[in-house]
Amino acid sequence: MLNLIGPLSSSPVIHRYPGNPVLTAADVPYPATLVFNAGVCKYQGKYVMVFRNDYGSAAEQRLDGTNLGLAYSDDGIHWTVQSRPLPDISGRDIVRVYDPRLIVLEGRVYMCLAVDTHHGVRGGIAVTDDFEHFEVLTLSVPDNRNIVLFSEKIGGKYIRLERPFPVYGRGGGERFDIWIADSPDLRYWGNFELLLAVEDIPYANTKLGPAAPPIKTPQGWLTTFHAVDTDPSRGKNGWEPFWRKRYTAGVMLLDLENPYKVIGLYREPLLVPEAPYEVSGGFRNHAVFPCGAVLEESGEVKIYYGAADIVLCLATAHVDDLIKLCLEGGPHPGYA
Ligand code: BMA
Repeated sequence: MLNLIGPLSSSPVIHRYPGNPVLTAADVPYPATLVFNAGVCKYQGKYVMVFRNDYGSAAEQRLDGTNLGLAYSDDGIHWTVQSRPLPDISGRDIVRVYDPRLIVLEGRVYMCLAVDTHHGVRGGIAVTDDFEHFEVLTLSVPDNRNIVLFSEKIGGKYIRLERPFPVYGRGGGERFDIWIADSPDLRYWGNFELLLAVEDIPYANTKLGPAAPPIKTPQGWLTTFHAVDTDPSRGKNGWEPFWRKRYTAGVMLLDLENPYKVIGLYREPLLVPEAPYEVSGGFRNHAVFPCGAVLEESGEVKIYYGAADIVLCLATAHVDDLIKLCLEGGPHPGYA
């Protein structure tokens, strides 16, 4: 039985950038239609963004393919898109890559990707130094996506979050949780553990997934995630005949030395689709989908999110306020 969630609202600590969206198809100098979920990091003195571009015809509501676009910025707000999309990330069985997340780790840029293959959706990690040449280091087995990497080793291991989507074990429907794993070398992954489950989140009834890569703070790893609730009464909400889901974003704090421990969990959503560009006119309305976050020296956290699967937006919050929300929510007892 689906537990219907009802109306939700965003936390007062988060502020949408008044000039949203920060990137749309109109900013892209090659065919572009849906310009949304984007990874963002600071690298070599600039903000760098890799965004998802589904191209086709908005007028005909038709999509022909997906590529990844590259953009640079001096302030994290105004972006210049490069003249060409990234080169294809190809490999055995790979059909399409999307929903990039970026981090800088040991001086190199790592890009986590959702990878559609002929044999299921896989989570991939690629590395680059120049956004021209990419090496794919690892691909999970199907079905998995929304991998995010931590920006440093913890206890001698690399750490990632991920979101497998098992259909047998979780009642046959969509009921998917966030998992954590570690690796000695970014290629071989193990010590898989459940980190946060749908039933832990009062505003979700369908699935969760990691959002932006965790941000290191003195109090812990500040970690955003997306949370999905389904309501069968929702009808046509975009290009498709119906779209019954709502994508919100939440936040939690993971232990600095042992990120397998959730030490703080805000029990309400951080960001809920409310603005006109989040609830209407999109490919899928009522969706906010963060894939990037940058912590500024001022303490401002810039959160980049796809809105309605059609444009890229920015929201900000002070890091101390986000940590406070998590700590006030209390720790999660864990699954061990
Ligand atoms: C998820 C992914 C995202 C998308 C979101 C909302 O399952 O496909 O790429 O933004 O749904 O439609």
